[in-house]
Amino acid sequence: MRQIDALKSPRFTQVSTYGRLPLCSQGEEVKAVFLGIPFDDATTYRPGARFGPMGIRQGSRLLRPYNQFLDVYPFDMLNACDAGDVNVVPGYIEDTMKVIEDSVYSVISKGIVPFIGGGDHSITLPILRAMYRKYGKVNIVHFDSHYDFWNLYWGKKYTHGTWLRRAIEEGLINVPIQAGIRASTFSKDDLEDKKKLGVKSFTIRDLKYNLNTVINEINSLKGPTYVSIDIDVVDPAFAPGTGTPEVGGLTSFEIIEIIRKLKFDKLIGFDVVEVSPPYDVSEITSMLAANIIYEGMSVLSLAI
Ligand SMILES: [Mn+2]
Repeated sequence: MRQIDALKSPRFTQVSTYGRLPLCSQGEEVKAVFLGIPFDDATTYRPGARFGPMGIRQGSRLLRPYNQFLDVYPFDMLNACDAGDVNVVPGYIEDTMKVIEDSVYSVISKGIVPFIGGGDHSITLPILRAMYRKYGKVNIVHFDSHYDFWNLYWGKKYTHGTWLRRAIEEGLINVPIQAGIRASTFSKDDLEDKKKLGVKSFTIRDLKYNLNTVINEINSLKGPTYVSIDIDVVDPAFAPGTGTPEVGGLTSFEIIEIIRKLKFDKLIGFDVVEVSPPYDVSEITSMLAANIIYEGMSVLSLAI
């Protein structure tokens, strides 16, 4: 019986004080890992995303082996494990970015797809540098309430609101697609910037009223694609535990359904960032982030 098989799964019976996944051990053939990046020194408002990885692990403990909506056993099909946290350097953004790039590269150089729990959104820039080292230019599918392509904050290049512009400037990106945008902006010029930078940018209205258009755009991407999800694309009613919440967002059901509809030519990595457990209520944000990663692993399972 299926149910008994599932309960025998080492990825369900393994007793852990950590998260749902067992810790990775040497010599195991894995197709995907969870990797934490506990860094939040590049936030501009509420801190706390450095505790995101442990929050997501805590939020993962109720996940069960079988995803009935996609008909997959993601953890077992990917032989997924928890690769622990990147050894970041608190207070030093550029040193940390180098450590992140090398750590992520060491994972992807083995052909493993990392599912990363942030950390603030600045971590995605060094992740993309690592992806470029292995794959050359990659597509990015970016869900967020913010553009994240601003130039400088307080005169500084590296913050959680500037990583996308840096990635484009550095030539790491093939096609940038973003969706869920709704925050008030600094100026009308931001709308011009997205044209200049070549970002295919969809607002929250596009997601709410023309979802299929956005999904078709994403699903027609060719070549290696990286997915980055700022948990603040979800409404603060469903995801209060985050650094820069914006009202009027997706429900938890909507983000989960969107992930389930995605199909990738080649999915190379996936992050959920800006989960800040100190601002969370009853673990709802951490549990949502864990479920988003579960759905992402399920989508990858369908492709193997
Ligand atoms: Mn954001």
